[in-house]
Amino acid sequence: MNGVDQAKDLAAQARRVEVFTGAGMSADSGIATYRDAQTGVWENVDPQAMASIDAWARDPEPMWAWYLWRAELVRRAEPNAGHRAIAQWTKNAHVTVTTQNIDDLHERAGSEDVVHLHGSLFDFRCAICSRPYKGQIDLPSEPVESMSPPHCPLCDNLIRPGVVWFGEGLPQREWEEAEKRMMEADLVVIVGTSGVVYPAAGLPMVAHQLGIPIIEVTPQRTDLSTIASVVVEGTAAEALPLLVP
Ligand code: BV8
Ligand code: ZN
Repeated sequence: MNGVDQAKDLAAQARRVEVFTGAGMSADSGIATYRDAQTGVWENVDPQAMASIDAWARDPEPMWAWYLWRAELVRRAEPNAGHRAIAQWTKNAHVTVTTQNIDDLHERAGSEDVVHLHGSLFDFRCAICSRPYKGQIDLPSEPVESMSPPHCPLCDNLIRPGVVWFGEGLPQREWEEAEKRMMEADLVVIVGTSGVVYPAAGLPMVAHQLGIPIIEVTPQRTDLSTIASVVVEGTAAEALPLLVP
């Protein structure tokens, strides 16, 4: 696997590691990525249509069913060797994880310091007053066309998924924390992102401009490969266990 030896040297010296992950991190757990057209979770939907505030305003019930089905698929999945390697790394260095993913696989692998830039499939809030919703939500055992979201106990409006849709701003606290991590790390490891969606994809540039070394773990080159000090051409589950000291 190209790049492994150089990456291992960088990893062995690092004391403050920021791991920046995308959908490819969870691919080895069987969770479809966004842009693998033949399997992508967007296969039958147009992302801008299905993951946008307008789509919710227009017809929330199919969206609600789609998000609960995705949550059920994650619930059935297991963290992979890549998630576990990142969690193990905390034995040798201070490791933080900033993810674009809305699954909980980093946490289930044991990573404790995870920031979600685009929210979580397991967070829910009122679409109008934003009050977090803690009521019981039953996940479907098979995909269904549409489901009715519950109503907010405070204002009676619809409960929505706690994720960031296209055209929505990212959560301020998480964004600022992610920027801080990119500035304070002595190594950044990018895993499994095509680097297409902004502003998240702009974060590794913060580290690059400060001269912080960047390792990218990816089976194929991406928009971020040009700023990587080394590209390890492999999957998260096969490459990360080789890198982690
Ligand atoms: C914002 C949560 C402004 C929801 C996601 C036109 C209209 C509206 C907006 C825009 C527009 N043009 C541009 C924009 C901005 C837009 C954007 O960037 N669009 C893109 C498509 C051009 N961004 C936004 O809208 C953001 N908000 O700009 O707001 C604003 C500011 C203030 C106030 C109001 C508004 C919000 C973006 C967040 C959208 N939500 N997810 C949900 O999931 O349902 S995005 C979603 O896709 C993910 O969260 C992730 O961030 C993103 C990118 O996906 P990746 O993680 O990179 O995955 P991908 O499939 O692309 O790539 C996988 C990679 O893994 C590949 O490289 C592959 O090779 C690799 N891989 C495969 N297998 C493996 C592997 N790697 C390792 N191991 C393997 N086994
Ligand atoms: Zn409400």
